[in-house]
Amino acid sequence: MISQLRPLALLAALLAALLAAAPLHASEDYIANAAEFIKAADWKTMESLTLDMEEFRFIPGEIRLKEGLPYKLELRNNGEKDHTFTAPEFFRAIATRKVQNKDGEVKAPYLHALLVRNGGRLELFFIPAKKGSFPFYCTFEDFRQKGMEGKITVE
Ligand SMILES: [Cu+2]
Repeated sequence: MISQLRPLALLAALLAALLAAAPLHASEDYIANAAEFIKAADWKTMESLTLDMEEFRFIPGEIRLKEGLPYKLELRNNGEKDHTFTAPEFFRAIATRKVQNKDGEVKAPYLHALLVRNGGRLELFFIPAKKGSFPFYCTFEDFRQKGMEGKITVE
């Protein structure tokens, strides 16, 4: 799979992630002590999950997480089109450590959405800091209506 990845597309995906860092939202909306969560966590115990994107669904459609534990969520766009992982409520309920792929890392505590080019990969490192149910969806065209949505539940 790695050999299929196009460096420019991946760089574009990283830049999109950087641009998606949300200056429009006041930082108070987000977890106030995110840095403390990140520092206190034992990242050696991190659980790795994958979320595949294709036309027109996320697989799996539902993700269950435990509050306070460190996770890596790998977004893999296996489709023909670009897709977004848009989850404003979720991003406000987690402590974000970083977003990375093989080309680099984005260290930004406040995110809103991640765009993954077709064939691209992005890894989100984070800790759920609030219990609840949070929707995620693709904001391109009418992809959400076609089925590109799902739910993350934090218990
Ligand atoms: Cu999509």
